[in-house]
Amino acid sequence: MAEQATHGFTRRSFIKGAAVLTATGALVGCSPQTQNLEKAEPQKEAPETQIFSGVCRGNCAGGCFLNVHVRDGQVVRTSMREMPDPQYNRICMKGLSHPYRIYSDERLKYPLRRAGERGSDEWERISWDEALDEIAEKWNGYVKEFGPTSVGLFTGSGNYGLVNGMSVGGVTSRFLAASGIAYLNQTVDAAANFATSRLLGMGYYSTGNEPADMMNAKTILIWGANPAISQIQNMHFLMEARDNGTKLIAIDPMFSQTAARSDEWVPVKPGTDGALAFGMMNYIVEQGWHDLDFLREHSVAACLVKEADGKFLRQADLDGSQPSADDAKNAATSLVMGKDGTPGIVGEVADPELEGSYEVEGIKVSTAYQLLLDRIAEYPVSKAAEITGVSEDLIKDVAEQYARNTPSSIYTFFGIDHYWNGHWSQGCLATLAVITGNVGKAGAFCGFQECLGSGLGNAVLASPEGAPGQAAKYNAPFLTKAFDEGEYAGQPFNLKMAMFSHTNAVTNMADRNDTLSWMNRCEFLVGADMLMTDTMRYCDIVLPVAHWFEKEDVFMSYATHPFALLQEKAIEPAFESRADIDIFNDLADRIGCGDLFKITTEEYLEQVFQTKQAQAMGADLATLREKKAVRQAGKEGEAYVYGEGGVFATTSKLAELYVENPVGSNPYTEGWDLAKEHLAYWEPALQVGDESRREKYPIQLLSEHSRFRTHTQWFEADMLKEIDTEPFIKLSPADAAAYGIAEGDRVKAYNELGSVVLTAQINSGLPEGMATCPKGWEAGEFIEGSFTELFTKEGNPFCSNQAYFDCTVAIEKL
Ligand SMILES: Nc1nc2c(c(=O)[nH]1)N[C@H]1C(S)=C(S)[C@@H](COP(=O)(O)OP(=O)(O)OC[C@H]3O[C@@H](n4cnc5c(=O)[nH]c(N)nc54)[C@H](O)[C@@H]3O)O[C@H]1N2
Ligand SMILES: Nc1nc2c(c(=O)[nH]1)N[C@H]1C(S)=C(S)[C@@H](COP(=O)(O)OP(=O)(O)OC[C@H]3O[C@@H](n4cnc5c(=O)[nH]c(N)nc54)[C@H](O)[C@@H]3O)O[C@H]1N2
Ligand code: SF4
Ligand SMILES: [Mo]
Repeated sequence: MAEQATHGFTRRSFIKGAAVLTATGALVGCSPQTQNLEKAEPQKEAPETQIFSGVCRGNCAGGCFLNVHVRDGQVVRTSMREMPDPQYNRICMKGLSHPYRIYSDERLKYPLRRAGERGSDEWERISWDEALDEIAEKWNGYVKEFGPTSVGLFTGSGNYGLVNGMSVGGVTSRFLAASGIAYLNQTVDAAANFATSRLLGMGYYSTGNEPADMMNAKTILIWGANPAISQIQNMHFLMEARDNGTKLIAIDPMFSQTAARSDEWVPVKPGTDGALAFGMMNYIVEQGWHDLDFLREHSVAACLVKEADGKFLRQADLDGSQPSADDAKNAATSLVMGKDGTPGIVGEVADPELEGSYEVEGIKVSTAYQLLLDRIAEYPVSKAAEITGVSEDLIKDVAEQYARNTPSSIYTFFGIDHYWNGHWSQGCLATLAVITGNVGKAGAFCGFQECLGSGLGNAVLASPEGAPGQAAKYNAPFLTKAFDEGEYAGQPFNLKMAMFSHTNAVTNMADRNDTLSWMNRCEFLVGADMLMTDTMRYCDIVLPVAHWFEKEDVFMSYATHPFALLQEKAIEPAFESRADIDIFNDLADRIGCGDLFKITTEEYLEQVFQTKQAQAMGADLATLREKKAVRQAGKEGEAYVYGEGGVFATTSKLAELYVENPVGSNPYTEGWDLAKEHLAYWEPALQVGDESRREKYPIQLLSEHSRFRTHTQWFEADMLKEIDTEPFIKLSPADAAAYGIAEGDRVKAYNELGSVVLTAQINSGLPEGMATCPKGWEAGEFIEGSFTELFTKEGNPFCSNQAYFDCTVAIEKL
C-alpha cells in the first residue's frame, strides 16, 4: 500500500507521508521538507550548480522565464532569468517556490489503484504496466461496446507547454484527435473571447497588443480585471504608463488592489457593465466623439442589413440569385449605400452612407450602424446611471476621457466574463472600442494585453494526418442532464469512462456536488497529475506526472510577453512520475492509435520549427536551443499591435460590430435568440441581477484569484501556506455590522447548492452586499464544506460558460 499524504494536513498524515519518503529513500535529505539539518553531513566540496532555462507555465498568464538551479540532480532554487527584452524580466513568489512543489509530500509518486470508496483516499501501488493495461482494457472494451463517445478526456489549464501541455496543439489535443474519443469541455473563461473575437477576430485565445504597448495609451480603462493580483507581470507597465501621464481608470464594483493604484475608480454595480458601455456610447455619439472614418473604412458599419432576415444585402439579392456559401459568410461581399443612392460593394464605394434605412429594389434595409444607433438610443445616460449605480457625471467623464484622450485601451480580463450575461457585456465593451476607433493602433486595444494566444503548436500536434478527430464535445455543465436524459443535445449519450489530465475539475468547476455526481455516474475514472488533488482522489487509477522542470518543452502560448521560451529538462522525473507525452504515447499504443499519435519530444519540436509561423519568427530549433528565448512577434521598442492599420483577422478583415451569422457555443440551440446576438446587447445577470433571489440570498460571493496560488496550483507549497494560512471570507464593514460579525469569527455561507464554513475578515474595499473568497482551496482546507459547492453551473443559453461571479448566498455567524 502506498501512502499519499492528504492535504488536510494533520501531524499524523505528515508523519505518514514522511515515513513513505523514508521507505523509498528517493529524496531523503534533499528536499526542503525532508531536510534534516541536525543530521546532515557537512559537505567537504560544494557540488557544482548547473543552471537550466525554465518556464513557469500554469494559467496565471505569466509564462515567466526562470533559471532552474540544479545541484546533485536536485532543484535547489529558481531565479528570474534575463529575457532578451528586460522589460519582461519577472518572477513572483510562486515562481520562487518550485522546489517546494517538486519535493512536496503531495506529489504523486507511483501509479495508484483505488482500494476503497471513491474519494476515500485509500490506494494500492501498482506498476505502470498494470495501470496502463487496465486503463486500455477498460477503454477498448467501452469503445467496442458503446462506441468512441463512451470515453471522454477532460482537460483544464494545468500546463501551457506545447509538448506536454493542454494548449491548442498540446499533447491532450493531439491525443483527442488521434484517439477519436469525446472531449469533456470545462467551459471556463469562454464568454469574453467569444464576444470580442466575434467583432475583432483574434480567436479563442485572444491575441492582444503586446503588453509593452500599454505605454502608448493615453487612457486605459481597467475594466473587469485585477492585474495587481492576476496579471502581476503586466502591472509594472500600467504603473510606468501612469507615471508617464497615462490616465488609469478602474471600473470595478470593489476597490481592488488595482483600483487603489489607478487615477480614478468607477464603482459599477456587478453584472451591469454592458449598460455602462451603452451609456458611454450614447454620450459619445451625442457629442460626436465617435470615429466616423474608422467606422466607414475598417468596420461593417455601412453595410446594409435586410430587415426581413437580418442578413447583409448582397448583389445576389438584387439578381434574385443565392449568394455563394463563401460570400454568405463574408461581410466583405455585402453592399453599402453610396451618397448618390446607388449601392455598391463595401470597400469599393467611397464615403458610403453610415446611417439610415433604405429600400433597394423593394428590399428594406438599414445600415448596420443605424441598427446600432437605435440600440444605443435605448440607453440614455440617465438610464445607464440608474442600472449601473454610476452617476451621470461620472459616466460622461469616463466617456469623454476614453473617447478624447486617445489612443485609449480597454484592459479587460475575466471579471465580466464570469457572469451569466458576460458575453453580452463584453460585446458592448468591444463595440465601444470600435465606434471610437480605439483598436488596431499602438496604444489602442480592447481585450487581453497578452500575446500570441494559440501558439505554433496548432499546426503540428493538434491533428495528425488521418486522425479521426474528437468524436463529440460535451460541455461539463450539461453532463448531469445528459446522464439523466440519455442524450446530449439530441444525440445519444453513453459516457462510461473519463480521463482527467491537467485539470482539478472537482475544485474548479462550478457546483462541486454536481461535478462529483456526474463523475460518479461514470464507470471508470482515470487521472494524471503531479499531485494528489481533490480530482485525483475520486479516480479509479491515478498516474503520476512529471513536474514542469522534469520534462523538455517549448512555451509559446498564453503569456503576458511575446517570447517563445525553452524549458530544458533540468532533472529526472521524481519517483516513478513520467512526462505527459510519454504516458500518452504508451496509452496510444495500447488503445490502437499509436501509429497516428506517436511522437517524440524531439520530433515534435522539429516539426514546430518547420511551420510557416515559426519561420516568420526567423528562428529555428537550434537557435531556440542556443538562445533559450526568441521573440515571436513585434520588435523591441516597437510593440506588436493586433489588427494594425485596422485590418483584423475576421473573414471580412473588418471590425464586425454587426455579426451577420451568430453561432452560439451552447449546444442546446433551441435556447438561442438571434435577435440578441447580432449587435451589442445587454440584460441583467442571473443571480446577482435578480432582486427576488436577493431577498433570500442577499450577498454576492465573488471569487478572488490569489497571489499565492494559480487556481489550486501551489496548494502543496507549504512555504506559501505559512503566509497564506487559510481561505477567508471577506465582508464589507456594512454587512459585518448588520450580521454582528467581527474579524476572525466563523461564518457559514450557503445557498440551495451547498455551504462552506470559513473565517471572516472585514475589508472596507467591498461594497455592501458583496463578499469575496479566494478561489483555489481544496475542500480539506476549509473548516467545513467547500466554497466551490456554491456556484451555479447554469450558463447563458447562447454562450456556454461558467458564471462563477454570478452567485449569491446567505451568510450567518456561527
Ligand atoms: N469558484 C470558482 N471556481 C473557479 C474560478 C472562480 O473564479 N471561482 N475560476 C475558474 C477559472 S478562471 C479557471 S481558468 C479554472 C482553472 O481550473 P484548472 O485548470 O482545473 O486549474 P488548476 O487548479 O491550475 O488545475 C490544473 C491541474 O493541472 C495539474 N498540472 C499542472 N501541470 C501539469 C502537467 O504538466 N501535466 C499534468 N498532467 N497535470 C498538470 C495541476 O497539478 C493541477 O492539479 O478554475 C475555475 N474555477
Ligand atoms: N495570481 C494568480 N493569477 C492568476 C490566476 C490565479 O489563480 N492566481 N488565474 C489566472 C486566470 S485563469 C484568470 S481567468 C485570470 C483572471 O484575471 P482577472 O479577471 O484580472 O482576475 P480577477 O482577479 O478575477 O479580477 C477580476 C476583477 O473584476 C472585478 N469584477 C467582479 N465583478 C465585476 C463586474 O461585474 N464588473 C466589473 N467591471 N468588474 C468586476 C473584480 O472585483 C476583480 O477586481 O487571472 C489569471 N492570473
Ligand atoms: S506564477 Fe505566474 S507570475 Fe509567478 S513566476 Fe509563475 S508565471 Fe510568473
Ligand atoms: Mo481562468
